Amino acid sequence: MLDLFDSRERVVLADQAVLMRGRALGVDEALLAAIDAIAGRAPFRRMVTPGGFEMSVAMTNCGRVGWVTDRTGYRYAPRDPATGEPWPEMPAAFAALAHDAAAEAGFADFVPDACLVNCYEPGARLSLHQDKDEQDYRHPVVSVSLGLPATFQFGGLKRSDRPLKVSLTHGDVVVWGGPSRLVFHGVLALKDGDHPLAGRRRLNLTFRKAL
Ligand code: MD3
Ligand code: FE
Repeated sequence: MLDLFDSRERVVLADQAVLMRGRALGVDEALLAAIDAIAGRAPFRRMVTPGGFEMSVAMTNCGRVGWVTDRTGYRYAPRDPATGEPWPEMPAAFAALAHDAAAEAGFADFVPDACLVNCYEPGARLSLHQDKDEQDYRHPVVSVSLGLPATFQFGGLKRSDRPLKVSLTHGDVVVWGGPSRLVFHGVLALKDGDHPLAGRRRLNLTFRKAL
């Protein structure tokens, strides 16, 4: 069978950080439909940081646990604090994409238990941070970008390391592991636009093994 998506561009961003351009294009519409179904049960909401600021990015989760923040701190929680219900199950197509992309980047047996779904509208941004709320940093993080393009920033292990910029566009998948697992990273304010499948939004899936 001819695989139209097999001529994949891979960009090495840093040591064990691999950008797979267009890696999710074969399943983009299925991913967006699944995100709609998740948001129907666990609505997107702008959470509050421990410092008391409302995030500009709206978030929801699927999987065994979901990432949440409020005035008391950041954590992984088995239930949606907005509804008291467990987070929607991680769709099999999500887990398969994350697992397969991780394997292609050299991380065998990645089985995510958490998928954070980020929704950016024009102007939304994510300031430079590290992902440090997971138990074991030996597991990689896999991210999938859908909808409007964004400028992603990634620096080094110190906040003061000057970040590099890379555009993440619809269908891009990035695997962050090894020494890149703890790099500072963020997303610049989303520029307005109209994506044929996602409208005026950028959606990002972040797969992690939290527990
Ligand atoms: C590098 N999300 O949810 S995805 C996050 O586009 C987050 O919504 C961004 O950072 C977004 O925490 C970036 C790319 C990404 C995700 C996790 C990483 C890069 C990472 C973890 C470690 C190093
Ligand atoms: Fe992050």
